[in-house]
Amino acid sequence: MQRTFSIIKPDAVKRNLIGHINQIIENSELKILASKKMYLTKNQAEIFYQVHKQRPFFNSLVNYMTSGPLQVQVLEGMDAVAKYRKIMGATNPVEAEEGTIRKLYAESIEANSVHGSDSEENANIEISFFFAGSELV
Ligand code: IDP
Ligand code: MG
Repeated sequence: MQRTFSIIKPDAVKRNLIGHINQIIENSELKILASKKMYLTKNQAEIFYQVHKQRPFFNSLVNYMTSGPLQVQVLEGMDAVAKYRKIMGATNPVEAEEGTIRKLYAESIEANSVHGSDSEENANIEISFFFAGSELV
C-alpha cells in the first residue's frame, strides 16, 4: 500500500468536475483517505511549486493556482503514486492518452485539471504540507 497527494485544480473545480474526477480515481481502486476544498495563498503556491521557480511559466502558474478554490486529497492504494500519474495523463493534454483525466478534462498545459505527486518521497512531503495525520482515515 502506498499514498499519494492529489489536487483537483481551479479549472476543474470551477467546471463542477470534482465528482467526475473522483469517480475515475475510485474506479481505479484508489481510496480517497482525505479530501478538502481550500484556497491556496500566493505563498503556499510558491512553496508548493518551488522546484519550478526558475521556469518561465512560474508566475503564471502561481496566479492560476490561486485563482479559485481547489480540492486537495490523499489517495491510497497499490502503487498509488504511479497508478495516479497514469490515470492523470501527460502534463500537456495534447499528449495525454485517451481516457486519462487530463485528456478528458484539461483546458491547456497550465490549466490541466489535476496534480499528482511524482515520487513517494514527494508524496509524503506534499501530504504533510496540507494534512495532519489525524485527517487521514
Ligand atoms: P506535472 O503536473 O505533470 O507533474 P510539472 O512539469 O511538474 O508537471 O509542472 C507542474 C505544473 O506546471 C503543470 O501541471 C502545469 O500546471 C504547469 N506547467 C508545466 N509546464 C508548463 C508550461 O510549459 N506552460 C505552462 N504551465 C506549465
Ligand atoms: Mg510535477
